[in-house]
Amino acid sequence: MYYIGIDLGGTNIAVGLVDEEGKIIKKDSTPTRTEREYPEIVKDMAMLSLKVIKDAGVDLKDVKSIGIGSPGTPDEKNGILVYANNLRFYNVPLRAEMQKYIDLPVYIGNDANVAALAESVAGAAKGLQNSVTITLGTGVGGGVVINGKVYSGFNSAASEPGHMTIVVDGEQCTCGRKGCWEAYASATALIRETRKAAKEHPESLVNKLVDGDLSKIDAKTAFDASRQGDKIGQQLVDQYIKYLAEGLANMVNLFMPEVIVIGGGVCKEGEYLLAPLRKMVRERVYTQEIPLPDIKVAQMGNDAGIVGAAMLGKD
Ligand code: BMX
Ligand code: ZN
Repeated sequence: MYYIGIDLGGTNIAVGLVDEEGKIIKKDSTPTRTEREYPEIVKDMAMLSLKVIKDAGVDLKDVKSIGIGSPGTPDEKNGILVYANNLRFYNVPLRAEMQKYIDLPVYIGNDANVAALAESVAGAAKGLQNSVTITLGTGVGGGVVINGKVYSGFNSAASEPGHMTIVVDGEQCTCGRKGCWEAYASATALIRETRKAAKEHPESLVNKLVDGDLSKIDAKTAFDASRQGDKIGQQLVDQYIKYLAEGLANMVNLFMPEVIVIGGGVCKEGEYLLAPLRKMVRERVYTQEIPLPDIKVAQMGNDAGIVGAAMLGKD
């Protein structure tokens, strides 16, 4: 059997036809254009799904289900996306709307939860019963796999580690609280800190790398400057990894997964990020006397959303 996986993001809708092993047979994407009303967006999702199935030369009756991964809070039971502020989706009946076009079971899940499922089925945590996947992007997303299943609480809203406090009364978070991990360890937070440092230290390499245009600063800028030996770049990266490690140590203390998988744009820094991160996490975990989880880079890349969403329909 085959499964449709849909990665519903703020920028693009990516749809893939996935086989039993989590391999993508065919995929396609289209801009989300979030300024539109949800019925139009869902119609695009359905039409693209039918196109991908047709392009793959697969019969609709060989497709078992459709899975949708999206940032925000899904009501998995009723197939409703309760809240996704960057899509301006509030209580959107995703399942019912999709089934107007395709008569298949429709499952929905949080983007980081499905990324965790994808890493666990076919990626960096393949074959492991217990893993945690953290995505470092616009926000900090998290998915916890326990005994092979993604844990999402009684109301499917659980596993939002981005919103655990690491600094009391710290930076303002988009969720309304202050000092959330996401406000320090997301790509957005790193960009904010890099801009601040660039303003304070106009002579630094951080400024030169963007020709003095602070709007060009992205999550790579501080890492690039640091790799070239720039002091400000190094300070930014050290500080960022420290905050990342604080939250990861909390995750280790709570779940003791066999592996922690780091995904999202920032994970592209690879060992330059992971080597100091492993050390800092180890120092912060409550005991060093036991075997501790390894920290690995995600393997599914941009396909994690599609594959994980597709796997929501697998028994
Ligand atoms: C936010 C939250 C999470 C999401 C995480 C990563 C919303 C809309 N999002 O913490 O549900 O998993 O961001 O999202 O409430 P991304 O946009 O960085 O992929
Ligand atoms: Zn928050």
